[in-house]
Formats: sequence, C-alpha cells, structure tokens
Amino acid sequence: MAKHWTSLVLVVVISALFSTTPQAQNQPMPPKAPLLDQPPVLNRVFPPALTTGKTSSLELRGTGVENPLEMLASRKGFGFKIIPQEILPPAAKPGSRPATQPMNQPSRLVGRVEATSPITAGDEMVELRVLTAGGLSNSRKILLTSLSVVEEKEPNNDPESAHKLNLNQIAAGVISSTTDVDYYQFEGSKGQRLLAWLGTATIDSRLPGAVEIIGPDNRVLAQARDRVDSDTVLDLRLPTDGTYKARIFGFGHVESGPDAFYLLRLGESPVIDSVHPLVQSPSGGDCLVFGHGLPGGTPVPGRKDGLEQAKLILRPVSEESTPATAVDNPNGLLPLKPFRFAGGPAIWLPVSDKITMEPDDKSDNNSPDKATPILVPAVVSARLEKPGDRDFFRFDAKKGEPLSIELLGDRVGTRLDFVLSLKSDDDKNTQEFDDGPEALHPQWFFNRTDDPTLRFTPPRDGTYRLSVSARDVNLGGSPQQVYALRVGPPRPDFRLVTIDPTTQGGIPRLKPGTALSFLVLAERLGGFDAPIEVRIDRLPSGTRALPCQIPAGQKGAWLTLIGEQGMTEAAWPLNVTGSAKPAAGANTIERQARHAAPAYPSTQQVNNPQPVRMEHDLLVATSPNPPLLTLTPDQTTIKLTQGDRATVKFTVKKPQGMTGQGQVTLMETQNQPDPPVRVSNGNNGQVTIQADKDSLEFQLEGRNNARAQVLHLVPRFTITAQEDDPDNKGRRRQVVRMENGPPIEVTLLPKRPLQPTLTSQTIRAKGGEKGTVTIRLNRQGFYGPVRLVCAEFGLDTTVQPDLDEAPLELSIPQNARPGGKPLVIQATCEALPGHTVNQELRLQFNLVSPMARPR
Ligand SMILES: [Ca+2]
Ligand SMILES: [Ca+2]
Ligand SMILES: [Ca+2]
Ligand SMILES: [Ca+2]
Repeated sequence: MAKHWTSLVLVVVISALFSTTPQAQNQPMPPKAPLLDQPPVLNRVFPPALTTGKTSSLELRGTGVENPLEMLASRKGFGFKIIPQEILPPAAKPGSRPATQPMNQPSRLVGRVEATSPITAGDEMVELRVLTAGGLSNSRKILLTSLSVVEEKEPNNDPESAHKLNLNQIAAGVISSTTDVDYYQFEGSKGQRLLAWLGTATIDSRLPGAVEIIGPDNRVLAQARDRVDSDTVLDLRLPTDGTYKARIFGFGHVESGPDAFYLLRLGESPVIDSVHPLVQSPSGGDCLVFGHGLPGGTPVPGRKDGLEQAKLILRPVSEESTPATAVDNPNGLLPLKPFRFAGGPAIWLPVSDKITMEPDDKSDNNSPDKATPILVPAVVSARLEKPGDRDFFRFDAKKGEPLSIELLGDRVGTRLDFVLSLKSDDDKNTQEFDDGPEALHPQWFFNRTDDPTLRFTPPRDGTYRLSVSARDVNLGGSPQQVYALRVGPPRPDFRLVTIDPTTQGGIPRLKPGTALSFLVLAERLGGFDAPIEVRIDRLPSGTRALPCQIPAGQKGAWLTLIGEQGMTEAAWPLNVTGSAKPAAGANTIERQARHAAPAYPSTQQVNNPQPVRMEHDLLVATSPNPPLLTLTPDQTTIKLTQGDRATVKFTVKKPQGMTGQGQVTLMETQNQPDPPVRVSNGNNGQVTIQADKDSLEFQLEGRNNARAQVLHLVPRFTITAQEDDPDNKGRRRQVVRMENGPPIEVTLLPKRPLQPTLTSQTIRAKGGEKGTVTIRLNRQGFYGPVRLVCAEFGLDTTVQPDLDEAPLELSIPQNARPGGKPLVIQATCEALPGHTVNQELRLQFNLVSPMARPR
C-alpha cells in the first residue's frame, strides 16, 4: 500500500484546534543588517511540498523575506541553509527594490532557502516561518511527502505546451494571473482508475481550485472545483488509451497571484472522506471507510462522484510514534486519538469506551415510536445515511437535573446543517436547536459551526425523545454522513485561543522597553462562567507578563508581555495557560491556549471574518538591542471614567538623520468591536506623526457602558523613514520600520456604578424607633464592596462584594411624621481593588404610623 494517502477526514483539522504542546525552539542566530525592519509577511513558500529525506530549494515570497536570518519549522528534523542574496540569480534579486515603495503596497521580494527534510512515516503537514531582524513572519504550511515533487514550467497555457507529468508525482504550480491556466499531460489506459487531487485549502492557498480532465479526443471528461476550505478531488475511469490533459485554473478566474498556488497529484493514491463509526473504541476495530481509491473499495450505491466504501481495520497508533499534537478532549466533547489503517496516514478520531450505535439500515429509527433507547450519560455514533433521514433517540431524565446535548458533525467535516429537536412524552411542545454558539470574535475568530448544542433542565421526570436531522438532509443524506452525539450532565470547561488582531500573522521583535499584546479568547463550554486566570509558563528570559484575567462571563482579555533587561537574540514558543475553578469548591482546571493566525495574509475587511487557522505554536522573537525608535508617554497610568476623555502625549525619538512620516496605533483599540477605550482622534485608532514633529497626542475616551477594568494599551509605531545608507556613503535610503512602545495602564471606572431601588420601602415605626427597608443594587459591571452612609437616618453599612440586595436599618428621628421621606445615601463603591467611586443615591421610603391600619 502506498504511503501517500490523503485524509479528508477533518478530525485532523479539529485535532489541530485546541491542542498541542509547543517544543522548545530556542536557537541563537547571527545578527544581520535589516532592510525592512518590520515583521516579514510570507505569502508563499514554493514549492509547498517537499520529498522526505531530500534536500530541495525553497523560494520565499512576501514582504521583508529576502534576508532571512533563520527558517523555523513546527517539526523537528529539518536542516535549513539560507542562500545569501549575493549568489541569487539576478532575476530573483530585489533589483527594483522599493526605494520609494509606498508602505501599503509592499513589494514582493524573494528569498531562498535550502531545506533538508526529515524522513517521515507518512505524509505530514508542516508549518514554516521566517525570522528576520524585523521579527517573525506568519506561518505557511507545506506537505512533507514520499512522492517526488516537480514545479510547473510556464508557458503551459494551452494544450500544446502542457507540462508532462508522471502519475503519482506531485506538481506544484501557481495561478499567477487571472488569465493563467496550467495544462499538464499524462498517459492513460482504457479502464484505468484516475484520482486527481488538487491541494489548495490544506496548504494555505487562496486559490479557489478547479480542475478538468480532458480526453485524447479533446473533450472534457470530468471537472470539479473545491468546496469552501477544502481541496478538490476528481475520481474517474479513463475511457481509452491515449494522452490525457489536466487543466488547472482558478474557479471564476478571480483569484490569482503569489498566494494562489496549488499541488496537483494524478494517480491512484487513496483519499479518505469519512469513517463509520465516527466514534471509536480505544482499541479500534472494523470500520466502514468512505473515500476514493480505497483498497477493496466498492462504489457507494447512488453516488455519481465515484465515492466508494471499504471494510478496513483501524488500529490505534502508539502514542509515542505520533507527534504531540493532541491533548485529551480537544473539542470539549470527546477525546481524540490517532488511528491508522494498514499503510494509511494517522487519522484522529473521537474515542469513547461506551458507544451506543444507531441500529443498522434495516431497523429504522425514523419516527418517535421507533426511537433508539439510550442510557444517559451516552455517546452515540450514527449517520444520516440516506436522503430525508431522521434519527430518534429516547432517554429517561430526572426533573431539575440539567443535561447537555452536543452534536459533533460539521466540525469533523460532515457537510450537513444539523438540527436537533427535543420533546417530552408528557408535553405537546417540541423544542428545536440549530447552530452552535455565537462566534468568539466576529472578525478574527469566527468559530461558529453548524453543530447544535443544547443545555436543558427537565421540567419533570419522564421520557424524552431527541431527533437528529439536517436542514439539507433531503439532498445531503448519504452513507458517509457521520455524526456523534453526547447526552449527559453538563461538563463546565473552557478552551483558550490567542490571536494578534493587529497584524497579518507576523509578530515584531520584543526589545527592552517595548511590549507585545495578544488577545486571549475563551470558549466557554457546559455552562462554564467563572473567571479565568491567564499566565505564561516559561517566560522568555528578560521578559515579564502583566497579570491577566478573563472576568466571569466575558469572552476575552488582552495579555501583555513586556521586554525588560537580560533578553537574548532568540525565538521562543509561548506557553499560555488558563486556570479556573468551574464552580465554588470544584477542582481547578487548566487549559493550554492554542494560537490562531490568518490562514493567508490579506487586507483587513471590517465586518468580514478573516480566515484563520490554528498554528502549531505561538512564537515570539526577542532581542537584547534597544529599539531604534522610542515612544515615551507623558503618563504611564491613566484613570478614566466611563464617557470621559483623557489625553496622552507621546514623545518620539528617532535616530540622528532619520526623517519621515509615521503612524502610531494603540493595538488594543484598533479593529475591535466595542473596545472599552476608544481613540477619538485619528483614523481607526491610528494617529499620524508628521516628519518634522517629535510628539503626538492620543485622545482616549472610556466607552459609556464598558465594564470597570484595568487594561494596557501598547503603542505601535510604523514609519517610512529616510536615512543615511551605511552601504553607500553620502546616499539616503528608504526603510520601513516598526517598533512597539511601553504599555500604558488605563484604569476604567464606572461613572454611576449603581442603579439602586428599594424593594421594600415601607417602615412602620414611630419617631425614635428603628425600621428596615431593603435596597437592591444593580451593579454596573463591578463586584467590590459598597459602603452606604446616611447621617440623617443613622445609616452606615457595607454591602459585601457580589451581593446585590441588603437590608438597611434606619433610625427614625424623634420628630418624624408619617409620609414619604427622601433617603439620600452617600455610596462609596470599590469598583476595582484600590479604586473607589462615590455616588449619591436618591431614594424614597414611606414612614407609616404603627397605629395605622394596614392597607
Ligand atoms: Ca501557472
Ligand atoms: Ca500557465
Ligand atoms: Ca441514521
Ligand atoms: Ca434514521
């Protein structure tokens, strides 16, 4: 069996979500003079495939990648040799280098690296990135394969100039303009099975791939295009002996350029689509595998796309032989474990030692009376195996004991819009549940899925019937449409994701006196609502992380890393960990964050989610050198009240002889939905500093309804600078430089922290007696203690943190007469530890004579 199976089972993709332990990657590197002193943007590593155990040349294309100091891989075993610019052929040199290139139109520069790849057990995806003096680039994925890799040879735009390709060879190509098409030709024989795989989404390409197979008679025999975020597969039998052609192009001819690249394989290599049962026992076993080119495969009845099924034995892959890319329970639903068919690649599948299978095709569960019984807690492995399929399950539940029902389908690559409905046998109403929860970040982590989840508390003891179907089941029901279901008590838990929403994945170098910020997002599962403490384990030497907490019920917080003294020239994986107690008295749980970054660099579009993917690690590069540009704020701590404004002034210091216009942004305020602090001057949080000025001002405004909080704002300075060229005496050159500054701490306080009401407001007492009213404090986003003082009625009491209601004992003055009495209370609220806000509360109570008849 060939080793180059392609797995479309997207379990591999979700196993990449929320997992991994970064490996130490702390290597020293030689210093070198930068041309572009900002994080490089890597648009393409070409070819995006390497043959295992061989040395090949890789071309790097992007911005600021022409002088790499180092190449970093997410996998051990690579050897990289940087090819100096001087020995590159003239065409590849940055000859027309952008001495006057505007900043927002970065040039496409070229770097070259010689890569020696490790020998692997099967095909593997690896992330590569470039480290330059300006920082770390975004990562690009490449395929490590046992097959040989060839690059396309242009011109190949017509059938006559088609590039000759052997079967089971991999061609790497680029759709370099919207009119570019790439022809390949191969020899085929009558009755031969041909599987064409066009790899795009899995290697971070922007190309909407499309492929056509053209017969010896020049007729198009078959065509296919990719689906959203997946590769293209074509499966056909060749009708005759002869020379065939494959035509590759961008679907719709809209996307092209350096990041519209692809891999093409023509041959018979198996492609796995899905595995039934989806949920495996830890020891594996017999499975029904769906895909193309499977050993012993037979056509799936009724399918016209060549989909076939095969009975194969799935065996667990011993943990030590697989890379550390998973932790227990990565999707918060079921743990994933690696399995393998004889000769196949590792596939990550959910496991459980107690699985309920839906009955086979013959005994249907398509109506409530034929519901499959399940015993809660239950893990079900099932399929929507034919058009219109609907699966019913029934279980007994106890009144008041909450249950969580979660479905795993869309997230493992089953393309159906699942829907759940639930009905009690003792009730007429049916509740329906569609898509999963709200996205964590509308632009940078749009993680909503079509997998429904539901939490419910049974209103009574009894039998409940649950149905699983899909909105598109009439078209999409098919034997490979697998899903898993968990019904059981809610398990409060969380997953963390770090993102840097200010760049296209590149991260500037952390230097003494500067800071970096990451947004840490929390996906809260099973009703988990508690605060999460976030920390960085094993900090890079010479750095310090500021305290970070995601408050109760909130989606995220910024994590700030500060460069101090004793830093080294190195790239470090950051271990960001969150810890929380799901409930009072529960054990602390800890989860390691995964880093997400743009799948490919692109221009930011507000309101459009950026395609992002999980990266193997979050890396930062540090440097002992002081920043070339410094930003010094006139104040490092600011107290701001909701709705109020404050001005912070930065003094900018540039090296002698450097001129140019620059921009400063406060990272945490840019491109964020409802930031707690907004920059009211400038453009989208960005303020321009003219070439002849050495200072600039930010007008900060606290959002009216923002929570009380302490936040840190990290300034980022980008300048298109003119400076003396050290290589050409007496001449000037243009350099784009980016440098961060030190953070400013903003304490944001509520203006009127309390909305008070009296929930009991009548006192029956005479003058000189005491009486009690009850106050309700609607807290505007803070939890600290509140002191309430009113001299007139002898009140001086403190409402404890978190309490919203308290009795107030009032001393009625001797001469008080019955009737409405104004109650004016001076409230002192500890809105944040060490920060109080005063507020006058004006209320009214009724004083009633004890003699009066109650109404
Ligand atoms: Ca081409
Ligand atoms: Ca071409
Ligand atoms: Ca079914
Ligand atoms: Ca059914």
